Amino acid sequence: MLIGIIGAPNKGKSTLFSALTMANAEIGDYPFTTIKPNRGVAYVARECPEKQLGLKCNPRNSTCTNGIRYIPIEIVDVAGLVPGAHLGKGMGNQFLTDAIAADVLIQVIDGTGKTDLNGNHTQTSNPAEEVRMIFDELSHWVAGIVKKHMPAMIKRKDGTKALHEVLAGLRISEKIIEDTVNKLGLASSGINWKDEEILSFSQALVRAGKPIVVAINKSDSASPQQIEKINESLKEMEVVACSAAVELSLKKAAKAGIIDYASGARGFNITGNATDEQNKGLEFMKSFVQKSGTGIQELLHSAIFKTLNLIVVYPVEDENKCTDHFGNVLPDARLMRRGGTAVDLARMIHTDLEKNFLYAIDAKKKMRIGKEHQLNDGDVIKIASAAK
Ligand SMILES: Nc1nc2c(ncn2[C@@H]2O[C@H](COP(=O)(O)OP(=O)(O)OP(=O)(O)O)[C@@H](O)[C@H]2O)c(=O)[nH]1
Ligand SMILES: [Mg+2]
Repeated sequence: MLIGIIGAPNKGKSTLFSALTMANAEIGDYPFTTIKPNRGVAYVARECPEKQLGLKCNPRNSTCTNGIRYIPIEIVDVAGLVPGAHLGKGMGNQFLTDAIAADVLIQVIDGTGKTDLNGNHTQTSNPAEEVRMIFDELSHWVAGIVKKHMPAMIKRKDGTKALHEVLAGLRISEKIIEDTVNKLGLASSGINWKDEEILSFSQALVRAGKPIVVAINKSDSASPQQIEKINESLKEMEVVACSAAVELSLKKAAKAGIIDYASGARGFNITGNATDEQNKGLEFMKSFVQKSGTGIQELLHSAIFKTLNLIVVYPVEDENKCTDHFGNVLPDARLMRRGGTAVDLARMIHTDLEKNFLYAIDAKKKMRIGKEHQLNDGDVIKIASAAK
């Protein structure tokens, strides 16, 4: 699972990355602070089934604190995109290769409207325009790749397969590519599209194949009216207001032992020694999180559980003890698509388990289930296979 953080420059992408991963990414109040991509791991929170089952878990692929399971998600943060990036403006658009392989993109916009599309300071920016600009640049980037390969594609009868190969870096399925071509009524064999056709295809493909969640960042410095206005203009999109800076400061203070903040909490206590200045900042942040929270966990939730519509499933080998081979209780939390079946889970674990699938057991209900049984969020599942 990979989340790509994109957006115009100076919007708080690297601050969000740092808040999510606690890695040290460079942050600066000017465009193009980030040049090379930052990579790290964030944790999405979900209630662990241990309580419901009256057990104490020993997680392997995730962690668990106070009954909350934290599931790792890879994150990449890239340079800022500016209008005309596809024509070489700013840092250009080549760096998109690093982010576009993501399963879901988070676009960070500046909720205060105090930075423009190029990341420079202004008083008059409309943050909703950033979303359209980024969409245009993503589409042009895809169009550029398609256009570059056009001479080779003309010779191919299997046009959608050729497109899938050319666009492999996007990690969009051939089915979505094929549906997009058909929906637009474009030729799918010996592809020789005009520039406008390439662009419409690319726009439709980005829409269909690259889900985007918008993070209205810097909400600590934006008025509720400003946020509401942006929400209104982006009604059709998944949008979450957040403050990456407050989340980062609180996590740092918690790490230093000054407060007891847990990501997503609506409050915290001062547990260590803070300077007068720190106390002032903490007072502001306390009333801010009481009102709205930092929005950072909501943002991750939105990306993973709403936009990608994933669920968490716990495979076990012993359905009574809910353990793996080594006796670890509820060792692995697996993210899978909602609607996924018992055999889909078997395939995710091992192709042998899929091949030799006999039946599965829902450990919570102590019930045998078949291959095509759809799993639910929080299910604990044993797969029985014929393999020795
Ligand atoms: N008030 C406020 N400022 C923020 C927030 N997040 C980031 N900033 C500030 O915004 C500026 C830009 O932050 P970065 O994280 O470097 O932004 P970026 O989008 O990665 O910028 P580039 O790498 O240059 O594209 C810095 O001065 C941050 O301190 C926030 O939630 N609230
Ligand atoms: Mg940055």
